[in-house]
Amino acid sequence: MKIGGRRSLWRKKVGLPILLLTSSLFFLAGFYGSIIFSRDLTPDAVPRARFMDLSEGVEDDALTMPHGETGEFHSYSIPFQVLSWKPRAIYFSKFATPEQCHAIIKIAKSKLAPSSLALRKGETAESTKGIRTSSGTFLSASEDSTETLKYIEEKIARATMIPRNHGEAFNILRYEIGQKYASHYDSFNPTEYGPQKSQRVASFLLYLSDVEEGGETMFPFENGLNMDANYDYQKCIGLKVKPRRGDGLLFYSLMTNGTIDPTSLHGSCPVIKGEKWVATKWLRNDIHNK
Ligand SMILES: O=C(O)CCC(=O)C(=O)O
Repeated sequence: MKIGGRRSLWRKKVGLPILLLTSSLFFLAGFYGSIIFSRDLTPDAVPRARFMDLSEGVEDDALTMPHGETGEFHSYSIPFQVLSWKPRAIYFSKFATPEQCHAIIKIAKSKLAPSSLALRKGETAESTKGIRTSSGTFLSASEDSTETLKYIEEKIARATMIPRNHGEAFNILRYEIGQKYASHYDSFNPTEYGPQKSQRVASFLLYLSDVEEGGETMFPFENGLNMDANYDYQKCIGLKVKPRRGDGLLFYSLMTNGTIDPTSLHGSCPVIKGEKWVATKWLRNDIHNK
């Protein structure tokens, strides 16, 4: 009786804590085990996990509405500043992280070649020499195993409300000292370039580096200024946007009626000090390469 009494007392006093301890240990082992085994340890998965905060810009759920078939569950905030209405130019501070910019440069660096131009009727590579002196490469999101470009493309689609499949591949550009892009239009005037299957509506520039001096994106005809026959297309005047790593610049080349906006003329001023890296995404009014 005495022994049995002590045993049941021991069971009561010690048994419950041991049970709790054992179940906690099982719970912790299961919890951490599932984290370890569900991790994708391929080399490419590591940067993705570090670069992408998929909840970035997601707002309080209280702000959401029931959405349509093709809509999204979350409400996003992507801060922007209107830089100009003529042309419609919008600036996005901190659109990408420094790590994302670095990852894009890393992929592009070994693929650079002298930048080329779309030629108008009668023009040749020789006659247009000196207009665009940067080097660059085209990169599509499928070539980037870190998925940085995919992430940026999705964000651009949200910010512009132009579907992702309307975008051309990224044109990654590097400007060294003295290199520039004289003023030009991104959309193709059919009278100069011939019939077009689709047209570039807008351009999104993601600055991948800061530039110590020079290298601004310029809009010489902003608000109708300098639009006389004497404008020298090499001249760096008008609205100038200084590149800041991670920031984005969106401008529209077409007016809302589909005609080319004359004030969307733009170019890149020569780099005076430092180096400029930028990723250009041209967005079309129809699915690209369908
Ligand atoms: O480099 C820039 O700032 C402008 C680039 C540009 O004009 C273009 O890619 O069409």
